[in-house]
Amino acid sequence: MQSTQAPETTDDTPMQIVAPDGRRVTSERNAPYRARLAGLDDDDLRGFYRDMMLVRRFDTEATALQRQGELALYAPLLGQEAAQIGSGRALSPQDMAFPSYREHGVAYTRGVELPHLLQLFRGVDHGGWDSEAHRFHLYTLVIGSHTLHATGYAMGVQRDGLVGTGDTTQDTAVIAYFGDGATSQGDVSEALGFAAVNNAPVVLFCQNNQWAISVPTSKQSRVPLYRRGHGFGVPSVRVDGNDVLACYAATTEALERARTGGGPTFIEAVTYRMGAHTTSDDPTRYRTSAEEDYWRDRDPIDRLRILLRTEGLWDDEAEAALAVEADALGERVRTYVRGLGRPAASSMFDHVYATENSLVTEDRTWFADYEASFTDQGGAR
Ligand SMILES: Cc1ncc(C[n+]2csc(CCOP(=O)(O)OP(=O)(O)O)c2C)c(N)n1
Repeated sequence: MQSTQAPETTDDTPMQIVAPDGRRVTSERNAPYRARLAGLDDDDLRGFYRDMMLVRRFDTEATALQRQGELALYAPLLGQEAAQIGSGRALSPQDMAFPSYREHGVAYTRGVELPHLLQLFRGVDHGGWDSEAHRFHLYTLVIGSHTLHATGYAMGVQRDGLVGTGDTTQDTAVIAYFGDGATSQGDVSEALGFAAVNNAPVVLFCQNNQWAISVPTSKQSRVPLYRRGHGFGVPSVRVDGNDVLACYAATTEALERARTGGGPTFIEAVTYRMGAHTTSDDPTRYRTSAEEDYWRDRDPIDRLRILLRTEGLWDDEAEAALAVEADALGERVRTYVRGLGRPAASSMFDHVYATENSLVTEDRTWFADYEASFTDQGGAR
């Protein structure tokens, strides 16, 4: 087992393993992280590429479905594929993840069927997956609140004796995903404080995609976000969030420290939201095309494609086969979403509590009477 001591750094340059032009980077800084890649083989590298391409295709389909009126809203992940696939693939089956609302790539790595994610965005379900079975919590729309849920969950895991036992199939880490804007919420600071003093096995994974809707990161913090962790005594690292290998390596290191009793880590993955905040947003109102061009040149998928091709691991035939797979996924997403029925409105009262609750029962009865009042007037709604 490798050292669980975080390579502490105050170097603001994001740790990188693959440069935007597909070259592998060798530096003293990334040496401890490069060692984390030793367990990956060629198939794993091709797998990262396939994962990113498929979730991007899912993203394109979901955005189109919203435009066609099939979804009420959608939060695109375009541009954040490396941060999500790299960190998601670092998780062990027993680890628990707490996402925000655009972690579609992480959901995919947890075995959630991608089309099922859209039940929430179509408004027919609060989630669409079994969070315990996938060890992937339901999406949280309240910014930053789930960093506290994750920290509390991690403290529970610790008290259940599932940390530092030496049994790698048992020892459990927790990860919370949130954005740069979330760091301005008190909840995130509270989560860092609790995680630090309780040595909680939690990784706080911030995808700094540069914008909190229309507010840039420069209006959120006077210091690079990862340095916030230092103030709480939490080992913190800034990684290139468009470099899937850097994200995988940094998250692997942090999760191992958590599972082995070394406590929390704060990771800032520097990335870019290439699309709109949601399908209700118009980013042209607040950012420049020069900025978008800058980041398009740093597309997370392009750099891995170049690396794979340069190293002889990928060719036109493989690309064509993947395109067929992506088309099939697109078709599956469209068919699934269009086939989703309307749940009975009364189902919103189900599962509020694990057991019957008198207040909910009262609400359900009131709602049934209210609905009936319309049909009494002669028309079904
Ligand atoms: C507590 C709270 N305040 C405000 C909002 C409205 N809101 C929704 S998304 C968002 C911006 C979040 O930005 P960031 O944390 O950077 O995440 P990103 O969407 O960029 O991934 C805000 C302010 C909210 N959902 N919850």
